[in-house]
Amino acid sequence: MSEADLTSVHTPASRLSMSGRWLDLSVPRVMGILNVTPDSFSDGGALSADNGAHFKVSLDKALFAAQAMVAAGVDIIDVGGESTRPGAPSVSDTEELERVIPVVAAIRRNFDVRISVDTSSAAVIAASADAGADMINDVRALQRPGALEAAAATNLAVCLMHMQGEPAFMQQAPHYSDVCAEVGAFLLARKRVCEQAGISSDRICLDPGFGFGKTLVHNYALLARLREMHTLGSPLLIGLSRKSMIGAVLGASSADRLAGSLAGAVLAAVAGAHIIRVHDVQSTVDALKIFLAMRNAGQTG
Ligand code: 8Y4
Repeated sequence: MSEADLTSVHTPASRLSMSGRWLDLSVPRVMGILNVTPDSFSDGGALSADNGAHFKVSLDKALFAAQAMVAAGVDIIDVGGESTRPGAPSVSDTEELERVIPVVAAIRRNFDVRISVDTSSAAVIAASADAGADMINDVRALQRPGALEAAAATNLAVCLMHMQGEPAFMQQAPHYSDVCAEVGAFLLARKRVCEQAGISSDRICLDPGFGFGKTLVHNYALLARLREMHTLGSPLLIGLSRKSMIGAVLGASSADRLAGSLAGAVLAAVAGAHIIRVHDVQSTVDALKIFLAMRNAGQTG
């Protein structure tokens, strides 16, 4: 069989330790996005903080969304309380805790699903572990004060993502001389720092951070060379869903990016991505079934 065979990709890392349990990564896993920012549950935070109804409505909506993802076959639910969009207001620890922790605890009580928390905050990392989360997804790769130590004190998995700059300014003038080399070097350096801090490598996954301080060309160069990132020796998590790298090619607004996002998910799977972070769980699960049917046939034929 030639090396160009789409199914012969070399993927050394094939499992991830999440709060003491292995997640088998011999098949690509789907991470569903659950935003718990006020704008994401369309009451817009209009009700005051002392009004219990606001909290309850949001919690019910979050659980409803989680239920739909579980029914669609999601493997991990990624709960996020801080928007990383350019121009989004920064969130205090207190506010992020109030948004995220009740949702994590409620998902833990109601569903048998892995829970990831999208956070950079040491306080949120510690509280998430106590509330039953399985993974910390940090777009700042545990570089905020105390975050590394907080994660090391748990047995949760961590996703270390690459970002150039900070969310407010990262898209102003992204620059690299070799985007793949520089992203890879950053991820390997952060992985080593985590290992030194006591986070064993079987808890670590890595993410090139599509759209985070990258031009359209940088993003597609990273996708084209994704298989090279297996040399970093960790599972790869990829987030392309509805991003501007899809919208820019299609000339489509966020609501019309599903087909492009599915194409991206399948291309990432072909390149050996282990975890794919998406908005549209059911469609992605279906698309990945086609990839798996092909891969399984290639192994027997
Ligand atoms: C519509 C709405 C379109 C939001 C795009 C977006 C990643 C991530 C994000 C990622 C990991 C996003 C938290 C950006 N992207 N975490 N988080 N990897 N690990 N934008 O690529 O989804 S937020």
